[in-house]
Amino acid sequence: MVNVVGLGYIGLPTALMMAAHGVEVVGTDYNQELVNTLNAGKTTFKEDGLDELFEQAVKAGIKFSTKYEKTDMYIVSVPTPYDAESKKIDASYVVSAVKSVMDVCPKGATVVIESTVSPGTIDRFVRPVVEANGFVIGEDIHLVHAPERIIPGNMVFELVNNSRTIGADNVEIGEKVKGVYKSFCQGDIVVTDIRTAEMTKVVENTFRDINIAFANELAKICRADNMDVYEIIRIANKHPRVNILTPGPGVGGHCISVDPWFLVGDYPGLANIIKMARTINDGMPDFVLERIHTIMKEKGMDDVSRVGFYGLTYKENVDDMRESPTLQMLESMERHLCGNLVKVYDPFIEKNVVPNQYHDLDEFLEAVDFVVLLVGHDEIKNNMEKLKGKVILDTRNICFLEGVYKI
Ligand code: SAJ
Repeated sequence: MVNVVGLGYIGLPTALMMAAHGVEVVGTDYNQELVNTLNAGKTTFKEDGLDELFEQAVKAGIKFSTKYEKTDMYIVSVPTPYDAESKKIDASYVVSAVKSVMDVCPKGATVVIESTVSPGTIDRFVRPVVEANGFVIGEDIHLVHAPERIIPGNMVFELVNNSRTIGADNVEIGEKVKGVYKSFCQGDIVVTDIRTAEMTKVVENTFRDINIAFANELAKICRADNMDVYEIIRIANKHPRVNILTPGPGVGGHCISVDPWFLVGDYPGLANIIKMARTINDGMPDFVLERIHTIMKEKGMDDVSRVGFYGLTYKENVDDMRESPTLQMLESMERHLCGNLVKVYDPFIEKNVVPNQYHDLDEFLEAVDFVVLLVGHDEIKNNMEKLKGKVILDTRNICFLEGVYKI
């Protein structure tokens, strides 16, 4: 039996996938409300194919609980934020989950950390917890790091098809855990040591952050001298060794906007390009605010309450708002005492989370003259003609109506 600890964006699909593929699974989360929702037969976030997978897993007998199980394999997938000041990893959720596992686990159990952690985290924070419980690592308890790679928006597909990394202290344990993931994963599974697995995961997200920062910097350069960044990227990408990503209003989500900071925090003075990329991407929401200001001046508009932000999530077709550029823009505006004025709408966010939030596209559009497209949800892509007659700032390059402004 596998006890998956932490039933969030990664733990839940992983637990469901394993259960649907014949593994006996208990999912544990300390959030009673979340467990109640799952036990009531409902998923806790939207994701393509997740509800179908949930049904299969429930049929296969998956259980959800706030209690930890006594079993021989644990998969820990809890959040790993960074400390705002030091930029180093905040491993407290991992530590607390492993402590709870130690309270119930039998000798011989394998503890797999799936949460993204900075290189050395397992040595520094996890091993001491295991040893403090009187266990000998490698004999009584086996430690493994198996970071995930799935992308929100295509998680179910990627869980099956992505290759993955398993870091273990010895190859036999690595191979044993690989066998469990092989129950559903059709990708290549590479077995390596723990520190290599830790570093590889952080490097992957850092690579993407740096490449997005490059695209964002190009957008700023092109804006300063009135060049079309999208056309330049389109043409440059025809070169066989060039693949520039897409500029946007910033980098949100709980992965790419977080993980590179671990390297900045742990290797100050060495992680320079990484730090700069983070700074550029974190500066994009303010850059968009400046664009809005310039366009309003150009159009002779001065009523911020007639400005509407389309999109609250951190990217298209997901319901995840963590670190979203829109929220960062609203916070920034609030510091300048005008955060409460703009209208906001996102078809994926049903609850009221910000002031002046709309829940109907038509009503939202009626209330504004200036629409800032911040997320490229399919909904708006399929309803572009509704924006006709509005002033439009398109930060995602999805709107091709006449007169549209780009970042
Ligand atoms: N973005 C751009 N321009 C681009 C691509 C993305 O501005 O060209 C923005 C997005 O709008 C979003 C942010 O960057 O705000 C991040 O989005 P994303 O789709 O690139 O990635 P995430 O954060 O949803 O998922 C990433 C993935 N990592 C990589 O692609 C290297 C995923 O595979 C990881 O599993 C996930 O992080 C994670 O959990 O670590």
